[in-house]
Amino acid sequence: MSRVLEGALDGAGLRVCVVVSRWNEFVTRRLLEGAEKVLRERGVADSDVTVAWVPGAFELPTAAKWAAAGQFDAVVCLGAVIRGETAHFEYVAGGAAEGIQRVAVETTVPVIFGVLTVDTVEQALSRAGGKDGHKGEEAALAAIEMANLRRQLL
Ligand code: INI
Repeated sequence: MSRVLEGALDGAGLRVCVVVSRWNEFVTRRLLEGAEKVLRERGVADSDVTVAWVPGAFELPTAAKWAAAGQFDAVVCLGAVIRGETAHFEYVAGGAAEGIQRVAVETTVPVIFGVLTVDTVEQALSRAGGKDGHKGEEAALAAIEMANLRRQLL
């Protein structure tokens, strides 16, 4: 019989750092609110949640690396990169994605990619609690699942 592992969606006892980008704050605040709501609903104590603001999505990996070196069980990165308003969209979005993945793999701490990379403001809002779901809520759930799976696998 094989042993099948899955991280529980139970946040009790987990310490989570949410790193959130100030660029497009009207979107990222919604992502943050959704992430905080899910963390609370899933049992993460308010005192175990730390929120760190950074200037833009490009800075997310650096702050995530600092957080991953600290006392956190998971790091949630939240940002919004909107093509219509970003001449260097590919660099900012690609740098954030690649950097966040690298920090996760290098440190082994789950570092979750809760960054919207979209063409328009409308698309961003619809993925931040509108008709296309909530990337902030999804990211928080992924953080809890991965933190618990890590405890079983490491
Ligand atoms: N940062 C974002 O998070 N989203 C954007 O849409 C964006 N635009 O449009 O340029 C953006 N740029 C800033 C970037 O993330 C860095 O903060 C900046 O380049 C300083 O390193």
